[in-house]
Amino acid sequence: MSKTFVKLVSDITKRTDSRIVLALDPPFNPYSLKLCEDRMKERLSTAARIKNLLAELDGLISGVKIGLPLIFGLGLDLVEDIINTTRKSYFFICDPKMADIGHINGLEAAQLFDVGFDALIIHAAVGIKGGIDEVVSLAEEMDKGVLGLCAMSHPGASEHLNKHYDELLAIAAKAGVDGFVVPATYPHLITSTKNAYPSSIIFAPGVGTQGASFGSALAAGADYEIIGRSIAQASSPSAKAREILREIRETGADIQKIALALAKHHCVMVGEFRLTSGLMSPYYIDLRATPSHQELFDLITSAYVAELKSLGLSFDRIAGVATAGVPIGALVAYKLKKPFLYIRREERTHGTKSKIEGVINPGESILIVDDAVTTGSSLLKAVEAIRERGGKVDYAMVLVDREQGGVQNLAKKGVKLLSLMTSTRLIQELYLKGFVSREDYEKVIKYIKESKNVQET
Ligand code: BMP
Repeated sequence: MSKTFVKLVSDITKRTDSRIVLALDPPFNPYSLKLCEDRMKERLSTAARIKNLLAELDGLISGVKIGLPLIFGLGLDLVEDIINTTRKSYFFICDPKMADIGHINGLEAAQLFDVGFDALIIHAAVGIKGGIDEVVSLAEEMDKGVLGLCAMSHPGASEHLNKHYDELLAIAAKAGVDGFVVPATYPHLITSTKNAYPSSIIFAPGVGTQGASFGSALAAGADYEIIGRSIAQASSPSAKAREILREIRETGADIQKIALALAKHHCVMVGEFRLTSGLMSPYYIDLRATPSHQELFDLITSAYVAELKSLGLSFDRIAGVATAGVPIGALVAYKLKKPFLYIRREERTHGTKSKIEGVINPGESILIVDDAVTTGSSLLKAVEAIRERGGKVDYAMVLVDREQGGVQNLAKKGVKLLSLMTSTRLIQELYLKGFVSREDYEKVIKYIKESKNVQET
């Protein structure tokens, strides 16, 4: 156990209040260039870009994880330079996923620690004796940290590695590591690890690009979420990091409460269901009855209000989409002191023949509210109806994004979809709290992954 590493991590986190560790894996291959000078130029410009990125993210993330692709590309000297330039702001973890005999592990570890890394990651599968032990004792001598890898986030990890999780975890713990790398895509492993070793630090990769939702690993018991491409490849990494932090901090507690209340009131079910779009689904979310449960309804509408306030969006009116979006939108509008209107499913066949009930003045911006989104087709009909009446629509907000193309289909029409949670997050919460069996959880997660990005129907 390295008191120095644990203290460093805690001191930096106190200052940033951020549970994000950036995985720094930029796509970069200087060897694709033939000339040594060109390779060096490429290395220097990549190192400069990374320093700029880390300066931009100061205060938004706590740690940086650097793996072999960047070490191969830059060489250890330039990595050392990056660490030295930015070390006041971050702790640095090296991720060689070490898995050799102890002697070789020790030779690698000595260089990595000398370069300035505060901790490194080693596969627990190599075992303690003549494997992890040499690294742990070197780390103790040099006051550095060691993190044990006992499972991984990709689907193939369940073919072999993750089946041995409990044994590997016991090995890493016995070897005296400071913490564990546990995949966010298998959240039950995070919870059982935290329960078994509450004082160890848990770092969870697999959030964002790999599918687990932001904040879900923290909710399961992790101390940090390791996030790579979602931040590093965003058009504005700092804006994305801020957005993720807001998602983690402000909605985290409410999301857990809402998910539990939805399950208790049977608003989320697992089984075989046909959706409005005609698609089949192994789970169903029905929020039409939520106004019948006063506490749940208050929780849901307050979560919309809190999110809208924290985003600081400006709009003139709120439009609810029939059916479930009408009561939710009406109460959100009332709480925000905004005028409300609603959109019918079908046009009236008599009178005004309008799909819209309520007032829109030309040029006003309208926030659309609904309960859930699948492909986005109902929301798009609402967008069209409002635009036909001269209203502007830039945003739509739902409680649950079923992750089946809604974000993309709305974006094509210039509308940003805001959601309080994804189905992945909802089902993870329910699984962790025992409302959904392991088998159903895996079935639903598989379905969500396979049906992502369904095009507008
Ligand atoms: P991304 O958020 O872009 O998917 O990056 C995840 C990072 O976490 C990568 O650096 C990867 O090597 C690492 N990682 C992982 O994805 N799964 C694991 O099980 C262990 C990891 O270290």
